[in-house]
Amino acid sequence: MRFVIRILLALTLAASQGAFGHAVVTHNSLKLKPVPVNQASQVELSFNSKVELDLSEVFLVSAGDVMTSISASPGAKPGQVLLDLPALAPGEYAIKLKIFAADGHLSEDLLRFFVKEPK
Ligand SMILES: [Cu+2]
Repeated sequence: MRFVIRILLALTLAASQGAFGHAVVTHNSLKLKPVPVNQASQVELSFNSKVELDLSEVFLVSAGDVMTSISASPGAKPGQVLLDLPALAPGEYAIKLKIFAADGHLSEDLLRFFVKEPK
């Protein structure tokens, strides 16, 4: 019985992944490398598939839900994307991604991060 439930769960997960597209962030440098204060920087993302940057949109979300378009360029490895962040004051921010995978599926994601004064 438990085996059947597990199969159903696996099928449900597979179906929902199909519905939500295939470009998923598998790595982002925000977790390892904090964004510096008042200094332009770059964020590195890796996706599990090739992405169509010409069709994709990336925004910086600042306090008050202010969205600013930021530039994204392909990295050295397949599925790698580099984002250019402007100099940022300390605070809470997010990166909003609307990414088209090579197969045409659109994925949206929101990556939250903080810019903190070094201690
Ligand atoms: Cu897909």
